[in-house]
Amino acid sequence: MSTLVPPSKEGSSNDHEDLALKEARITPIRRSGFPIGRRKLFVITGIAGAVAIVLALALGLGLGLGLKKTSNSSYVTTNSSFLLDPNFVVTSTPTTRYYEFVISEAVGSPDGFQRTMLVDQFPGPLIEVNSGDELVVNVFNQLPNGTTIHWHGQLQNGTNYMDGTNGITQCPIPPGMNFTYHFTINPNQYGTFWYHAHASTQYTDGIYGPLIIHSPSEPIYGQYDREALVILSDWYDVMSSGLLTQYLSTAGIDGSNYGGVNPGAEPPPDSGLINGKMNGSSFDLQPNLRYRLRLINMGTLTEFMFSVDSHVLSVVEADGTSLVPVDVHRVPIHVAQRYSVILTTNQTAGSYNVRAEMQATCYKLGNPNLNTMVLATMTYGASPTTPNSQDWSDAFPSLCLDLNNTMIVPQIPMNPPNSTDSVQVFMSFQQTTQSGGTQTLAFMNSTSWKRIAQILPLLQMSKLGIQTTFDSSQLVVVHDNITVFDLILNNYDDASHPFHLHGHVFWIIGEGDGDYLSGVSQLNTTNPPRRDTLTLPGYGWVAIRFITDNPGLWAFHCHIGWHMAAGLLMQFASLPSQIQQFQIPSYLSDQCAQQSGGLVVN
Ligand SMILES: *[C@@H]1O[C@H](CO)[C@@H](O)[C@H](O)[C@H]1NC(C)=O
Ligand SMILES: *[C@@H]1O[C@H](CO)[C@@H](O)[C@H](O)[C@H]1NC(C)=O
Ligand SMILES: *[C@@H]1O[C@H](CO)[C@@H](O)[C@H](O)[C@H]1NC(C)=O
Ligand SMILES: *[C@@H]1O[C@H](CO)[C@@H](O)[C@H](O)[C@H]1NC(C)=O
Ligand SMILES: *[C@@H]1O[C@H](CO)[C@@H](O)[C@H](O)[C@H]1NC(C)=O
Ligand SMILES: *[C@@H]1O[C@H](CO)[C@@H](O)[C@H](O)[C@H]1NC(C)=O
Ligand SMILES: *[C@@H]1O[C@H](CO)[C@@H](O)[C@H](O)[C@H]1NC(C)=O
Ligand SMILES: *[C@@H]1O[C@H](CO)[C@@H](O)[C@H](O)[C@H]1NC(C)=O
Ligand SMILES: *[C@@H]1O[C@H](CO)[C@@H](O)[C@H](O)[C@H]1NC(C)=O
Ligand SMILES: *[C@@H]1O[C@H](CO)[C@@H](O)[C@H](O)[C@H]1NC(C)=O
Ligand SMILES: *[C@@H]1O[C@H](CO)[C@@H](O)[C@H](O)[C@H]1NC(C)=O
Ligand SMILES: [Cu+2]
Repeated sequence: MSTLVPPSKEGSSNDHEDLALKEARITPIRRSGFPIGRRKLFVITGIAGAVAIVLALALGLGLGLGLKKTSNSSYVTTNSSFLLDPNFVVTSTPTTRYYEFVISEAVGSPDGFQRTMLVDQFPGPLIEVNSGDELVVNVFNQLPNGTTIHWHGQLQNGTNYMDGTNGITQCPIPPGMNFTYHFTINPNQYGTFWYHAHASTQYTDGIYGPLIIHSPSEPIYGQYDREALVILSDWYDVMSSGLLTQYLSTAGIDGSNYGGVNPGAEPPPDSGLINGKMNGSSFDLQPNLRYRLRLINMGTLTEFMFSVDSHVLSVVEADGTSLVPVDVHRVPIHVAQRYSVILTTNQTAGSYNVRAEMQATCYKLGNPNLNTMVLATMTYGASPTTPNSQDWSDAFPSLCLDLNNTMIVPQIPMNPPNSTDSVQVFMSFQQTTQSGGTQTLAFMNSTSWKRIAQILPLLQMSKLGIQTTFDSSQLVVVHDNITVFDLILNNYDDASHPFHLHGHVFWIIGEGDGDYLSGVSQLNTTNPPRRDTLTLPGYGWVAIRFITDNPGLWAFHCHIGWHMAAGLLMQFASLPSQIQQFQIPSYLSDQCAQQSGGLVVN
C-alpha cells in the first residue's frame, strides 16, 4: 500500500499520455523513427537495429573499419590476476586505508588497437576495505583537463563534498593538482562497488576500478570459498571527447553507414572487455570450490549478458544488497550495476567459456566491426586450453531490461515506510536550439543538465529557495525535512536507461509500460528490491522510494556516459540546514577558485 494514489483511469491511456506530455511541455524526438508508444515497440526497434547491422555488414562499412592493429607496446600497467586475496582479514574493527592514484595519459591497447587512455592502471587499482573503514585516496591529476573521482554507491553520510561529482559536489581537480578524498565507509554497507571519473565522459577512456567492501555482517559472507572480480566494459578505439563533440553536434554521429543520419544516436563501441582485455582474460580456479564472482559493469553504453558455459550461477547480491539466492543461466547487467553470483567448480575438469555478450540490439547505431560475444576462459583441475564448451541453449527472455524484480529479493527484509512526498519526472530526448545550432539533448522535464561553474557549490544551495539560485539547466528537488520520498520516472524515449542515485539505496516499488498516469495496479511495498542503479524500460516508468535523511546535493542520472553528457541528470538537495554545518576542507574552494586557470571540462 502507498500514499501515492494514481489518478482515475477515465478516458483512454493515450489521453493520459497526451495530457502528461502537455503538462510537462515535452516534445520528445523519435530516436529510432518509431512513434511514441508502448514498450512493445522496443522489440521492433531491436529487430530494426539488427537489420541495420546486417545491412551495414553487407556494405562492409563502419566505424573503425581497417583500424584494428595489434601492438605490443603498451605503457598501461595491467594486473593479470583478478582473484581476491583469500587472506584479506574481514573484521568489524575499522582501520584507515590509504591509496595514491596518479591519473595521466598513457598508451594502451586493451582490444589490440593502440590508443591514448586516461589511466592510473587499467582497470584501476582494487580498493578493498571493511565496512566502517576510513578511506583516504590522494588523486594526483596529471591530465591536461580537470577531473574528479566518484565512489559509486557510497552513502557519504555527512561527507557529501567527497562524492566527487563534477559541478555538483566539487569543482574539477585542476591539472597538476591533488585532491584527497577522505571519508568513512558506512558501517552498514558492504558488497560490490566501484569508482570512476565523474567529469564529462572521461571514465570512458579508462578511469575506473573496483571498490570491494567486506563485512562479517554481510548475510552471504562465508557462503563461498574464494572471490574473483569480473569487470565488464565496452571500449572505444578513439578518445571519448571527440565522439562526444560529434554526438552533440547538429548531425550527430555519422550514421550514414547504418541506414541514415540519426541525431541523438550514441556512438557504438568498438569492442568489449572482460577485466580490461578482449578475449584474453583467464580465470584459473581450483576444483570443487564455491567462487563468488563479483560482476561490475564499468561500461559507458552497453548492457552485458553474462554467463559461464555448463555452470549455473546463483545470484546473491545486487548493488550491495544480499539476495535470497536465485539460480540462473544468464545475468543481464546494465551500466554501473553490480551482481555477485556463486559458481561451483564441480563440473568435469577443463576449460570453459566465460561469456559477456554485448546487447547491441539496445544501441541506436550498430557497429559492423563489433564482435558482441566477449569471451574469457575459466579453467580448473587441468591446464588451460581453448574451451570447446557450448553456450546455454536458452536465451534470456527480455531485451535491454534488468533481471525481473521478482528475482531480486533482499535477504534482510525491509518494508519501506509510507511515503510523505512524491513527484513525477518525465525524461526525453528533444531537439533544441538553446546553444545556438540545433542539437539533440536529453531532458528531465524541461531541463537539460549542464555543469555550471560555481564558487563553493555546496554552500550555494544551503539556503532555502535554492532553485532560484540555479539556472534553467538545473532541476533540483529540495527537502528541508526528512521525508519518505517517491520519485516516479516516466520514459518518453524508446530506449531503456540505467539510472543511478548518488548517496542512497532506494526501494524499487513499481515498474510498468507506458507512463505512470496510464495506470498502475499496486505499488509493491513488501520487501521490494533495494539497489542504487536500475534500468528504466523504454517507453515505461519506474517508481522508487528513498528517505531524504542524507544531507547533501545528490545527482540522479542516467549512467550511459553519452546521455549524462547530453543532460540526463537531476539533483536532490537534502537537509540544507545540516549542509551548513559541514566542515568542508578549504582545498575544495581553493580548487574552485582555480578553475579559470586550468582547462576544465563540462
Ligand atoms: C515535472 O513535470 C511534471 C508535469 O508538469 C510536474 O508535475 C512535476 O512536478 C515536475 N517535476 C519536478 C521535479 O519539477
Ligand atoms: C593485483 O592482483 C593481486 C592478486 O589478485 C591483488 O592482490 C592486487 O591487489 C592487485 N593489485 C591491484 C593494484 O589491483
Ligand atoms: C581535454 O578536453 C578537451 C576539450 O574537451 C578535449 O579536446 C581533449 O581531448 C581533452 N583531453 C583529454 C586528454 O581528455
Ligand atoms: C601531489 O601528490 C603527489 C603524490 O603525493 C606529490 O608528489 C605532488 O608533489 C603533489 N602535488 C602538489 C601540487 O601538491
Ligand atoms: C574473440 O572470440 C570470438 C569467438 O571465438 C571470435 O569470433 C573473435 O574473432 C575473437 N576476437 C578476437 C579479436 O580475437
Ligand atoms: C554442482 O554444484 C551445484 C551448485 O551447488 C549443484 O546444483 C550441482 O548439483 C552440482 N553438480 C555436480 C555434478 O555435483
Ligand atoms: C516478472 O515476473 C512476473 C512473475 O513471474 C511476471 O508476472 C512479470 O510479467 C515479469 N515481468 C517482466 C517484465 O517480464
Ligand atoms: C500506510 O498507508 C496505508 C494505506 O494508505 C495505511 O493503511 C497504513 O495505516 C499506513 N501506515 C502508517 C504507519 O501510517
Ligand atoms: C520541518 O519540520 C519542522 C519541525 O517539525 C517544522 O516546523 C517545519 O515546518 C518543517 N518544514 C517544512 C518545510 O516542512
Ligand atoms: C515485491 O517485491 C518482492 C521482492 O522483489 C517480491 O518478492 C514480491 O513478489 C513483490 N510483490 C509484488 C506484489 O509484486
Ligand atoms: C545519516 O546520518 C544521520 C545522522 O547521523 C542518520 O540519522 C541517517 O539515518 C543517516 N542516513 C543514512 C542514509 O545512513
Ligand atoms: Cu540513458
